[in-house]
Amino acid sequence: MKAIIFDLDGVICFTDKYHYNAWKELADKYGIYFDEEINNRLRGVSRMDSLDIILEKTDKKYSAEEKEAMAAEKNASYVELLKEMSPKDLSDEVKSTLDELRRRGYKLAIGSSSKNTKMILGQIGLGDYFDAVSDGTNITKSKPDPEVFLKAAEFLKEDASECLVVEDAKAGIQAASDGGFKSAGLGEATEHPSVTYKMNGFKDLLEICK
Ligand code: B16
Ligand code: MG
Repeated sequence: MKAIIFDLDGVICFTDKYHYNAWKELADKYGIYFDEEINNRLRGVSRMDSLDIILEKTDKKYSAEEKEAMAAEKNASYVELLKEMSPKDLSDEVKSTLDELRRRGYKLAIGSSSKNTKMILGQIGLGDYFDAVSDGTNITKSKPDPEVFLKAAEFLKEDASECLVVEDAKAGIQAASDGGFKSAGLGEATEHPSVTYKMNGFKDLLEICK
């Protein structure tokens, strides 16, 4: 392996609670039921696809314009919450593992569905850290489609077969597998039948990527 492509939310840092609070505020405003279990289904899923999952709980039909407005409303609340993030939201384990992988000569990239990737990386002090960033702003199809990881490999000028994808979402492991990447899973991603390596924690990468 020559390069490692990291998912952002749930791998490098944790924005679940901010997504939850912002979606909950929107759902409450429109009288739609929303809970943690539904929030868990939104992991790795794009903003508009997330809204469609939330709208499964209502019979009311919303037009494309209304949905765009709802997603924008959610994102405005989410971005406000992201301003609370700081380098303290990057764990010592993640930072020291990334530094050691770089020292070992691996190229490091981000492959995230989020259109807020660059803001989040800036907030946690990794604004200029990665060799490439592929995110929700440069793709047309969200995970489980492999596009975000294929773009990251292209930005790195590496073949998919030489890159490892690190993911916390089953949709991300599916994307990695369909794109011809090896994968390392954390949390629920370890349950996906196609996952190459199952990790207990981020520093397990030091054993996988010798
Ligand atoms: P945004 P990842 C994903 O990021 C999140 O897991 C998912 O919950 C979110 O809906 C998606 O980004 C889009 O985020 O609304 O900021 O564009 O896990 O692929 O890093
Ligand atoms: Mg994730």
